Amino acid sequence: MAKKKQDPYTPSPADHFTFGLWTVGNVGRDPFGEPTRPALSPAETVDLLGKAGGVYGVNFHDNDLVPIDATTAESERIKKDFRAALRRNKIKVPMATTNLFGDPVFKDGAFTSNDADIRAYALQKTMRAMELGAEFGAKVYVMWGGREGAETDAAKDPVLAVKRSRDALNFLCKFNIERKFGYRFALEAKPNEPRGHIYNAVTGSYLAFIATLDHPEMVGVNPEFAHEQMAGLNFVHQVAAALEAGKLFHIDLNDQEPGRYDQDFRFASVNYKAAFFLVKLLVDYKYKGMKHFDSHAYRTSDHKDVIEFARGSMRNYKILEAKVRKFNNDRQIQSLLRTIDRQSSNLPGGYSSRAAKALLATEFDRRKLAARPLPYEKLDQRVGEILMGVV
Ligand code: GCO
Ligand code: MN
Ligand code: MN
Repeated sequence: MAKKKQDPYTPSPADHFTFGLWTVGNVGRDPFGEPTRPALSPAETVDLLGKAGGVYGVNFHDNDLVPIDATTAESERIKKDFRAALRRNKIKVPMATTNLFGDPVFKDGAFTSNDADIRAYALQKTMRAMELGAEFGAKVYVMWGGREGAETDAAKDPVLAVKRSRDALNFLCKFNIERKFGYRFALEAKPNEPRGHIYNAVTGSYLAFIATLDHPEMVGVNPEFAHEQMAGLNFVHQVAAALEAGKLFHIDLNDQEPGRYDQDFRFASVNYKAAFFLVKLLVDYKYKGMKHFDSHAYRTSDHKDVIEFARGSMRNYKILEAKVRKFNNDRQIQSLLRTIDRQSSNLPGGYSSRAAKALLATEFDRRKLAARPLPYEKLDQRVGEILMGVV
């Protein structure tokens, strides 16, 4: 009997799809309303991901796993249950991070707080969270400065904020080396929310900042679709800049309508075309890191529908991967791309006085060059037809 053909969009751990305890465990609270779903324990959240199927990993903030006020005994019990759930569902912990935004102590930021004791506490909390992540084998450490910002620039010196962020990171990199955790830090930008303004608002700011650190090789970025979209940027271009710099250590996939609050929608549920070009970028440049769905189900969903949300996130990625293959193998598209990519012996490979002289002496027919065709309408229409499923 013929074997039942497996659905080609079924995810597997080899896809490196990950979720957060805080994403699938999101209870549906918003600024206007109370939770709509009962809270799950960390172990129950892992079981839910096990039910979704094909998930590689689950990530956490320190307090997603161990509540901020937990006793040692409580903490040990939670960790034991969580470890057992990871084992029975064959799910790993590739990334860890610190909650430096939830507790009122961080209401004016953590590493950039005006209060030196709060800055010290933020460092200590991060060191402990690094220890916790390491216990579960995490190798990427995300830093998202949710409260590192201001509503009024009267309150904080934004230059000092950059310096304080640098001091904190330099300290934590040295701690990472001394304790041999082997973490790679991934910095996550966001322009606003929960603060009126957040420092290092976009991924590009972090790329510039990393070069000023004591250990730039240990630090990269974790761009998030929704965050760059909130800043009105082209996410694909931000990720491309990170990739080209060798700094794409992690990625947060979700979706977002432009000009709205931080929606954290299911990946590729809003902007199919941008999501397609993103997947194409990751496929073409062989991104090997984790693909983390930093999103949550609609507030209207129950737990059964949260599983559908998790499956849908992974499925959308797999569907877009298939579309990328289609794009890369499409004869019409490939022949269009070949005509567009014009080579020339006039363009010097690198600088030499001879090359400079030769180029200065070259005659170009500007009008002729301008008249060369660029059939981008045709090209884009073909991409659209692939995406809409008619070819
Ligand atoms: C957000 C952020 C967070 C971070 C997470 C990791 O939704 O504003 O993306 O979800 O990614 O806290 O530190
Ligand atoms: Mn977000
Ligand atoms: Mn994120």
